Amino acid sequence: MFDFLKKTIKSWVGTKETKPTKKKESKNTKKKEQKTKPSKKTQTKAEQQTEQEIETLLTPETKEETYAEQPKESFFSKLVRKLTTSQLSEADFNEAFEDLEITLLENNTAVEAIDAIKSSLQKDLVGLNCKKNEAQQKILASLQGAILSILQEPPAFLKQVTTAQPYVILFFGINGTGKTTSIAKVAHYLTQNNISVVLAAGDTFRAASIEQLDHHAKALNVPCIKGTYEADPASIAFNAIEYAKAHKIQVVLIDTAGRMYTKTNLMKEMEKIIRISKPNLKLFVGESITGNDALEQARTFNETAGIDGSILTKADIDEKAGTILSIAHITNKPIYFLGTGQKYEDLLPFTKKTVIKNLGL
Ligand SMILES: Nc1nc2c(ncn2[C@@H]2O[C@H](COP(=O)(O)OP(=O)(O)OP(=O)(O)O)[C@@H](O)[C@H]2O)c(=O)[nH]1
Ligand SMILES: [Mg+2]
Repeated sequence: MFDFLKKTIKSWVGTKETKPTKKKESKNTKKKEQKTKPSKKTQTKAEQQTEQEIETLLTPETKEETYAEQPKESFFSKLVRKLTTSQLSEADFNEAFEDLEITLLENNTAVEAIDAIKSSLQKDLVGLNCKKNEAQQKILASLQGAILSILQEPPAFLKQVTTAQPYVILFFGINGTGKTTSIAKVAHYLTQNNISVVLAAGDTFRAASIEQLDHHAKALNVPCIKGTYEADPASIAFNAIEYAKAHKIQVVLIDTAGRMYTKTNLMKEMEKIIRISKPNLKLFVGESITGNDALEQARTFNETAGIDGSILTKADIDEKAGTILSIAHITNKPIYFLGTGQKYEDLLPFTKKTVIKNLGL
């Protein structure tokens, strides 16, 4: 998680001051160049003349700079240099930020989330002038603060689910994001912590969806309330809640069919499930790998159904954590868990502390 930022920070801090270095030519590369350079004999007169003109245009200094591999000065070292030479102006900051902006964009971070990080850093750093060591600390602390300010700390989940009985959690999202698997993982996590659960097979639409949830229920040794295919998912949710009340089960986990947020009728069905089951927690399940698409999903589900929090799955497939930042920023709701694989244990409770640890800040 956040490996891209961790790597970036590592490379920043490890980067030496960035005067263009003179390329050291090894004997081998010199030899290679000599081999590939056409011999004067095989060159035409015109070619020899052009080469001479170029040679005279290049002073010894410019020759070295042109051929040297110039290391790109990072956001971090640019800022350190500017902070330590004079007060950091807004223009200097903007220029330095471009580098971080590209890193964030390349890692699926939405423009809105980048803007939030930028304004947070800007507030802390513009106008500052300090010593080198202090500057390094200040930039890292400011970056840490910027990231943390985007993320919401989720409530302690195991405590939260005891605030009502039964505590009803509804899972929704588009097709194939990992809703059913996440329900099984959450059921496993809760039962491991001595909290009883019942599953509701509210996806009555996709072929084999009921058997899929039932299979998990059997493996985890928890009850599963089912209906028939095409049955009203709201009534299955209702039955599961009644079952929980009758059997003193603490948490009801309701599965729903994957639905495209653009399909009005399916979103209407979702509203009905919510109206009937009155969930205590509505969790949006999105893939952490889908970037901007996941954002659109989160935005629309939030507008239609209201999101209390998210589970971001498949974090094991991609290190790009931009989606995490973006969804947290757009929904302004906590991320509860990250799905990190296909096993029941592959569920990582998400906290700000884990982010800091992963960032190595
Ligand atoms: N690598 C990885 N795979 C996952 C994760 N979560 C779910 N999957 C896989 O994603 C696929 C889809 O998972 P489901 O749980 O069936 O997804 P769904 O959202 O319920 O799908 P529909 O009911 O068809 O909308 C399965 O192959 C899961 O094993 C995860 O965190 N990491
Ligand atoms: Mg499913």
